[in-house]
Amino acid sequence: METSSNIQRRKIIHIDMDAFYASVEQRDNPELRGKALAVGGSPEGRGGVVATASYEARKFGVRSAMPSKQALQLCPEIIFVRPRFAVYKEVSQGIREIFRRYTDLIEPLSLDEAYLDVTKDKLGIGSAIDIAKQIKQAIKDELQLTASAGVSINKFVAKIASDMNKPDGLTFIGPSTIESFMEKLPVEKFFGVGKVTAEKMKKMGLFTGADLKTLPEDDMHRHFGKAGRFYYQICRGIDVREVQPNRETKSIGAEDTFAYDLTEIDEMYIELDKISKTVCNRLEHHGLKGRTITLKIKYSDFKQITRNHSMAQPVDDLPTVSETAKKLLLATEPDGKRIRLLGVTLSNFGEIAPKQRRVDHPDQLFLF
Ligand code: DCP
Ligand code: MG
Repeated sequence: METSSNIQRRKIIHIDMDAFYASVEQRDNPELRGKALAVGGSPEGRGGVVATASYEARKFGVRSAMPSKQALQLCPEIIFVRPRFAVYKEVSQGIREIFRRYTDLIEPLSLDEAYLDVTKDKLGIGSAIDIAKQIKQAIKDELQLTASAGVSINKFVAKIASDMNKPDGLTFIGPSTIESFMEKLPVEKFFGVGKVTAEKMKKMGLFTGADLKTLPEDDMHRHFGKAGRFYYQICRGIDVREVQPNRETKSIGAEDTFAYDLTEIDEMYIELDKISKTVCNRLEHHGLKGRTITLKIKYSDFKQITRNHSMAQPVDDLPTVSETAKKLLLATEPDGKRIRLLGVTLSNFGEIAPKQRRVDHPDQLFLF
């Protein structure tokens, strides 16, 4: 068992690249610098969603996962660029090499994001803030990109910190300020609190960390199940999760709990399309394709079932994922049943095949 003094001594850095895909595109295509840019998606009529937007496009309100049609309405001069996952993967390996100079305790969360435990850094620097500065500088010098860093004594606070001064930020939240910081944090920012839980909390009059702290641990457990015990700790700034260097992503999924039970097959299909879209975005984000597609259904009586199907080849495309999920749903004879949750997960991963071409000249840019 870890003692609390051990936990206090941890030095955790969370690094997250700024506007990752878009910054890589601007780095490699000088003509795109300073321009409003969306990676992924396509102009009106061709569908698709934005993977990420450059900071110039964000000023117009363009965001990740926004339909491209909406992005175009908000920002008519936006340029859509086809993603080059092989390049993003290469950059990702580059930043991990930089991290490894300081520590082997690296837990990547996606291509552009990782936790580092630098409690005992390889170079004996000692100061986590100095290490974060050096890492940011190395990323600038060697990869011509910027990253934001959060430094704290645990994973949750470090992750919140890295997001506070984007882009090119470095934020330190030390032990003496954690509690007051957590008290001001809105509930939806707490780790593990999704849309539905946040709504439930707000209905209970819980809006911030300070509100969460008023609930005894048993009440938290009663209202929010096992996660409640975690919320109890995290709103006090306590997060004992270790940085897990060898954690491999074994599955990627998404699910949604509905405000009303679904009874119509058409509604179920619409929700499966949305959930599949999120899953496909996440697969791209991680550079992964999966062979097994699993559908999870929770009925209004909380009974839960899963059904899966394995493909001959790994897939990551929306039509295949959503069609397979719909077939799995149909096989459960959903007509007349009341469904409160649907989820889609891909597992059984293979490497993604590099499918995109390099854009060497702006004329070659895919304006699709
Ligand atoms: N991504 C995606 N679909 C999403 C979210 C993200 O394809 N719904 C991809 C594109 C991003 C990359 O993952 O560039 C990293 O995601 P982040 O959430 O870290 O977003 P960015 O790095 O683009 O921007 P920020 O500066 O806010 O971190
Ligand atoms: Mg990022």
